[in-house]
Amino acid sequence: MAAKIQSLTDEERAHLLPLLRNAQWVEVVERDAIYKEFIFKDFNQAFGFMSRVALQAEKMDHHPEWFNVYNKVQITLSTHDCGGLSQRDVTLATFIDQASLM
Ligand code: H2B
Repeated sequence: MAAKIQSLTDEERAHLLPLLRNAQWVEVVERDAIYKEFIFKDFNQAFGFMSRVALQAEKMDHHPEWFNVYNKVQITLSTHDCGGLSQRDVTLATFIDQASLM
């Protein structure tokens, strides 16, 4: 059986959370998760972004919680397997930021 995904340690959080905050990710209140809102020119741009993220999420077997209306995409990242933030959320957040600039 695959090893359980580990929650970020306090040390990792102290290092990574400021970097995520700099990239406009915010910590969700009363939940160990991060959240960011993306606004695009139109639905086509938003859906192109979502398609890039979806392909990567499937590759990573790590999927965002997200909500889309027209040009707006709201994303929450957390890891079910550890009930909170893991390195996978950080990796996916980094990919998502790159994908939003394409
Ligand atoms: N996505 C997220 N965000 N967290 C998980 O723990 C997770 C996932 N686990 N996608 C994967 C799928 C798991 O449910 C499957 C069975 O591998």
